[in-house]
Amino acid sequence: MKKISHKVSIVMGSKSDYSTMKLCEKVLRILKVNFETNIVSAHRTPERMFKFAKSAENRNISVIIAGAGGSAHLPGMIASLTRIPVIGVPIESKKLKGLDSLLSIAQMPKGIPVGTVAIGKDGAINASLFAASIISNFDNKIRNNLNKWRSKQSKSVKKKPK
Ligand code: RP5
Repeated sequence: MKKISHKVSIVMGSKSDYSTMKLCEKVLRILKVNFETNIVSAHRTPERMFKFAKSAENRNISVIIAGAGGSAHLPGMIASLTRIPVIGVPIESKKLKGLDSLLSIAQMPKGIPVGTVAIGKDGAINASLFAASIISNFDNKIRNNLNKWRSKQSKSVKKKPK
């Protein structure tokens, strides 16, 4: 069987999302998962978004992580244009603390799913772990790296609080 090299595509609606979304990159680097990072806005660069989503499959992207704040339609719009799994990261918005982003991303009507993680930095970290977890079904190297990461995390938790 031909070995497929898996790649995660990280996108975000604005440069201002990067302080959160860079944690996706950090985790993927630790797990040695290939990735690319781009700014793609559903409302400011709709044509870029369309091109990005339509070309993702031919570019061998396995999972898309899309971070958006405000009226966070980006992950849902991308998911509507590709069959590749999309994980949405609700960015913590200034006015509503990300609750608006969370609801926009999570409450997709039936037919087009978006996997949704927690608001903000925890969500960004979990989105990458989730992407690696999907890829680990098909890639032994990533499976080993993810298992090692989890076992290190378990070992780091002390039995007593002091
Ligand atoms: C969304 O609007 C972005 O995802 C960002 O979270 C939010 C605010 O964008 P900026 O005004 O900071 O560029 O498009």
